[in-house]
Amino acid sequence: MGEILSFGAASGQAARVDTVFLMILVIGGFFFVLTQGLLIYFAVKYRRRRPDRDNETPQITGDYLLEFFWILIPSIVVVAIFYYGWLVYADLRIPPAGATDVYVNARQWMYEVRYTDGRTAINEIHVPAGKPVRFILSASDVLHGFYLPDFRVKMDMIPGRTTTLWVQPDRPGRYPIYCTVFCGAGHSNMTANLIALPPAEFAQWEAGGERGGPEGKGPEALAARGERIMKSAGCLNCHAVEGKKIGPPFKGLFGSRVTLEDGTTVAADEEYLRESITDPGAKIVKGYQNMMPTFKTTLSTEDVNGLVEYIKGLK
Ligand code: HEC
Ligand SMILES: [Cu+2]
Repeated sequence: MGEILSFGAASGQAARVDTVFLMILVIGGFFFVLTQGLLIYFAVKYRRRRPDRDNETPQITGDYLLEFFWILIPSIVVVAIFYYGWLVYADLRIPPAGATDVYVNARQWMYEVRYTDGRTAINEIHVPAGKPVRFILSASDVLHGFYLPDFRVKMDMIPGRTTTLWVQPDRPGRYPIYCTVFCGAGHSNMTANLIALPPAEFAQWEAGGERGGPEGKGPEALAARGERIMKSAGCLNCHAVEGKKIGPPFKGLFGSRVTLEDGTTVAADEEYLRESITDPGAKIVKGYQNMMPTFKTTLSTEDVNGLVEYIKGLK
C-alpha cells in the first residue's frame, strides 16, 4: 500500500507530505460525497409533486444540540488537519544536525552549484544517498524557484536574500529540479538534477575520480576563500576572531542569538551573516556603532558565501 500511494516519493519527508495530502483528500472527499449526496437525495425526495397542494416546508428556528455538534465536529477535523500538517511542515523546515551544506545560486538561466570544498558545477548537484543535505539558496538577477517534486519541497531563490531548504534522498537516483518562478525567455529550460549516489560512489566522486573532479591543484575550499577575503578585504581592521575591536568578534557567532541595538534578538544564521556583510546598517549589534561599510558591490556572491562559511567554522 505504501508503495502504491507514494507517487514516487524519494524521501521519508515526501511520503509524509503525501500522507497529509491523502488525509485531506479523503476527509474532503467524504464530506463532499455526504453533502452532495444528501443534496441530490433531498432535492428528489422533497421535490414539488403537485402544484395544486400547499407544499410549504416547516420553519425550524434553531436546535442547540445540532448546532453544538456541527460546530464541534468540523472544528475537531480542521484542527486535526492543521496539527498534522504543522508537524510535517516543521520537519520540512528544520534540518537535522549534521546536514551537508551546498550553496546554489540561480541566474538567468542556470543553477550555479558550489560545494563547501570549493568544487563548482552547473545544473548538477551530487550528494550521498541516505544523508541529509541542506541547500543555501541565492539569486543574482531575478526571482527564481528551486523545486524538487520527488521530495515535495520548493523554495524561492531571491536576489539579496539567503533562503534554505533540506532533503534526504532515501535511495540513489537522479531527481529533477525545476525553476518555478517565471524568470524570462529561458525559464522553461531552467532545470537541474540532484544526483544521489550510493555512499561508496559518492566517496569516489568526492575524491575526484573520473566523475569530473578538479584538475591539478584543486579548487579552493569555500572557508579557505573566506579566510583569504577576510584578510584582504580589511575586515580584520575592525574585527578580530576573538575579542571586541571596533566590531564584534566572529568566534561562536554562527548559531548564537545576537542582541541588537533596539533590544530585539536575531538568530545568527546564514541569512543574518550575509545581510551583516552586504547591508550592515540593517541590523546594528548592541553596544556597537553603525560604522561598517557595505560590501554589497565589492564582494561577489561566492566571496560572501566564503566569508559565511569561514565564520560558520569559527566555533
Ligand atoms: C570599519 C570597520 C568595519 C569593517 C571594515 C568591517 N566591519 Fe563588520 N562590523 C563592524 C561593526 C562596528 C559592526 C557592529 C555594528 C553592526 O552591526 O553593523 C560589524 C558587524 C559585523 C557582523 C555582525 C556581527 C555580529 O556579532 O552580529 C558581521 C558578520 C561582520 N561585521 C562581518 C564583516 C566582514 C566579513 C567584513 C569584511 C568583508 C567586515 N565585517 C568589515 C565594523 C566593520
Ligand atoms: Cu529561473
